[in-house]
Amino acid sequence: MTRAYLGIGSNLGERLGYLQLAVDQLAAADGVTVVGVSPVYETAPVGGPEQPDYLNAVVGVDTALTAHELLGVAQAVESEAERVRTVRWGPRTLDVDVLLVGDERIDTPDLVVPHPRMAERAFVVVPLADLDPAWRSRIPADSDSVRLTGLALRLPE
Ligand code: GSY
Repeated sequence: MTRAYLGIGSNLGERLGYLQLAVDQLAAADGVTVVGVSPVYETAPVGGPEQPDYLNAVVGVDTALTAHELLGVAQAVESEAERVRTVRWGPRTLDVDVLLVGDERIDTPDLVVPHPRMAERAFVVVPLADLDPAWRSRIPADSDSVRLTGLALRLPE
């Protein structure tokens, strides 16, 4: 079993519903056990054209899957949300990023782990630090762009 972390984000439609769908679909995937879900944060969009604020969270899982198999699960969950990405870096119903897979370092055309931009993104590191305190000292300076909402995601039973 390997502990892995996935970032989830939505800035279109029923944003909280899409995040909950991500948690539920990850929990339903073979070889994946959801072990933790961070609080939900509202976050200013990073990069791309002008777009709405995101809701972001991080999900911790224990998995028997390889990193590429976990990527396949993440992509299937995105498809489930009928994600339509018409504008590169633009708004999306659901984004599921593989952030960390144990201590693995992977650099392939379709998957880079650790996620190459995660350490500079407060919308990733702040919720990740809620699940793994080792990240608390690495929260980027612009963390005021990341606001606790009081919204919560249900951990499936
Ligand atoms: O990388 C995930 C998609 N994304 C996000 C996001 O999830 N949250 C914020 N705040 N900005 C983002 N820009 C992109 S692209």
